[in-house]
This record gives sequence, C-alpha cells and structure tokens, in this order.
Amino acid sequence: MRLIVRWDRGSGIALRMTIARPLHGSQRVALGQRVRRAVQSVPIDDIHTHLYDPAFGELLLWGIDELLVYHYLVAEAFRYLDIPYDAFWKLPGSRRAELIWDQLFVRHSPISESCRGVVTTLQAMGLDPRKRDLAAIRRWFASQKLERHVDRSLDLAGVNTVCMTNSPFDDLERPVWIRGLRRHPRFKAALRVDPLLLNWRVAWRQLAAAGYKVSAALNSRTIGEVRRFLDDWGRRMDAGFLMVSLPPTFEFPSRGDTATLIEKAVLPHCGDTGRPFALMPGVKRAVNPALQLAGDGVGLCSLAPLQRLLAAYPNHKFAVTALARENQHELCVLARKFRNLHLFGCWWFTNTPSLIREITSMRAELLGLSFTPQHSDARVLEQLVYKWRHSREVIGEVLAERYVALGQAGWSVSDAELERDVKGLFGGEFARFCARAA
Ligand code: RAT
Ligand code: ZN
Repeated sequence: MRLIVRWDRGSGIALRMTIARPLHGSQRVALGQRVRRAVQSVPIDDIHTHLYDPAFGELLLWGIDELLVYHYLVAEAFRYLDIPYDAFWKLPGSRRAELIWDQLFVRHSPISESCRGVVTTLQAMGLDPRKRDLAAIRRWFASQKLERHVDRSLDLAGVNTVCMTNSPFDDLERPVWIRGLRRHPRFKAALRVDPLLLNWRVAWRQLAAAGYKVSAALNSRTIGEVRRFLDDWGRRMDAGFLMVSLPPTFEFPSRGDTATLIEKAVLPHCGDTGRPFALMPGVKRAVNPALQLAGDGVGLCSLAPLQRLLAAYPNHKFAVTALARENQHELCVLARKFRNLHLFGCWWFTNTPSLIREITSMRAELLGLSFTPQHSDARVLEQLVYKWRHSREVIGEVLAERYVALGQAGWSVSDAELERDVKGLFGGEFARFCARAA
C-alpha cells in the first residue's frame, strides 16, 4: 500500500488516501500461473455429454473410427468430399472413417477445432499422430480393455463424473433401463424430453404403446399421464434434471403443444421433484437433412419466452445454454435479473477457443463465479480428453486475466480461495443450484 497525503484547498484539511500498489510484473505472472494451475487440476463434473454408462454396451461409443466419424468432422469432411451424400452413408463406418481421415488429416492439415481435438486425444493417449498411421492407431485402440479405458479416459480428462443424455424414446436405450442395470458411479443421468415436447403427434402414440392412457388431445387425463410418464422415467433413471433443445421459433406462453406440455406437465413435475429444467435454445434441426446428424444449424432466438418463464416460475430452476453467439450477452443480463437461471457451457458451434474466450469473459465480468463455463457434449468417450484440455486452457487464460486485474485493483486471493472458486465453476455451482429448494 502507498500512503498519499493531499491538502483540501477549501478546508485546509489533510486528506489521507491509501492506494493499492499495482502488482509487479513477476507477481502478475505468478498469480496468472496459480490460476491456470488451479484450472488445470480441478476435478470436473461434466454436466452434459452424450456418453453412456458402459452398462449400455455398444451405445457407449469409443475408439478411433468413432472419433473420426463424429458428426462435427463429417460436416467438415463434406467441405472437400465430392461423393454424393447417400453414397457416403451407404459405406460401412470404417470406410467413412478412412475417407474422413484422408480428407481432413492427410490431404489437408487438421487445423479446425474438432480435427485438432483428434490430434490432442491421440497424443494424450500416448500415440504419435505425426506418423499419420491410421492402421497402427486402430490396432492400439483394438487392444484396449473397455473397463480400464473408460476410467483412463475420464482420468486423462480430469473428469470426475459425466452426465449422460437419456431418452425414454430411444429404442436402443429404453430396453436397458427397463431390464435394469448396475450403474457406473461416474455416470449420472439427465432425462431428455425433445421428442415429447417437440413432436407430440408422434410421442403420444409412443406413450400409448408403453401403457400410458394418453390421446392426441392435451386434455387433463392425457396431461396427468404425461406427468406419470415423467415421474416414472425420472425415478427409473434417477435423473438429475430434465433437458430439451429448442428451435428459434419457440414461444411461451402459447397454445401450442410444446408450451402446453411445458406448462402443464414438465414444470409441475420439476416443481414437485425439485429437478431443474435445462433449456437449450437456438438449434435449427435438419437444415441439410442429407448430412443426417451433421445437418443441424443455428438460429438467433428471441429470449422473451425464456424471460417470461423465469418471471412466471421464480421457484423453478432453469439451466440454459444458447447456441447462437448473438444470444450470449442478453442471456448474461437475464441471469443477473433471475437467480433461478443458471448459465452453462459453450455449446456445439460455440465450443471453439475464440468463442469460449469471449463468452467466458463476458459471463465472468457480468456474473462473477455463478455459472458453469463449460460442458463437453462428448459423444465419443475419448473426446472428453481434448474437449476438456482445450476448454481448460482457454478458461484458465480468461480467469488468469480476471484475477490479475483483481490483484491490480488491490485484492489478494489464497490458494484455498482459488480452489474454492474453480471447483464452483466446474461443477460445484451447478450442484448447488440443483440442490437449492424449489
Ligand atoms: O453437440 C452435439 O453433438 C449436437 O448434435 C447435439 O446433440 C446437442 O449437443 C444436443 O444436445 O442437442
Ligand atoms: Zn448435446
């Protein structure tokens, strides 16, 4: 601290002011390193993935071919590939993987985020991607024992638990739940309700086939049965929360099926069980259906429907990630106004270093530590490794800047405080939000 004494000319009284001394260059570097280290070493609870508990057998995707046919890479490969879409889809998975490898790693340098991810992952697993030897990489993956490989992948990523995306509408997944399974302690469940909320015309028949007394009309009996369906599946999965992705056309309130089901079935269920409702607005499904899973796009949303939900249901908990970059600022402002809103993740097309940097800086500046900066959205087990390595790097940089600026302003932070803050960001705050009384 520096003491400054000035004379007030009017009164002739001495004014004493203490001014915080800015950090020296070496102190700034040391503080930045402490922050980055805390981010590198924090165990993560990954709150949204598409991975499955190994008890689901083949639904848990892993290995080099799955890494290569990831839909993010399919979209990129088609920038170069000139075969017809349907010819590509008719090929066996291994052949598709070879075509993608050839286009994105052999004929071009893999500089995109998703391609770099494959390189980071291989390197972390102890393979040498520089050899460009797909056959050798395949042999290595083929020799792995899944059970050990699961723990190794999570450990290499520094991930403690992953949350799955679980759908009672999925014909492969549903029977496993119904048969019963021994849950892996590191895999948590979230109940995904897109088919129910976005395609009621089809969903009601599926519910009816499963024994729920529903009809196409959303009358009180049907609504009661939808609630029973949600209760049954929430319990069966021990789901931490409910989730839905939403198109930019989403409206609330509205007389449409989606809003009616949210108002009359989902929110009462969440109110009774204390489960948060996670909303993911901004996806335009199948803008190019020929690309299949890779064919979804992004659209700017009005956040007015979300604002109305937050205001009308102050005791319900809403976790939100938006797909459009242009929605991020308004979303941060909404989170300042509504404590029942928890922001999470840089989702899908925003999961790139430049946008993670921008979005995380904005959130930290506007919300402090009360958000979850990232989820992995991993669909293939080993993607956890790169998604978290890349995200930790950028988030560590952003936080280092914030803490150094805070140091310059005159604050100091202990290692225990840093650890507390970082744990909050990577799972702790979300857990606290979920546990909050509804
Ligand atoms: O990121 C993705 O893999 C997308 O295909 C979607 O699954 C998205 O994350 C979602 O949860 O809808
Ligand atoms: Zn997802």
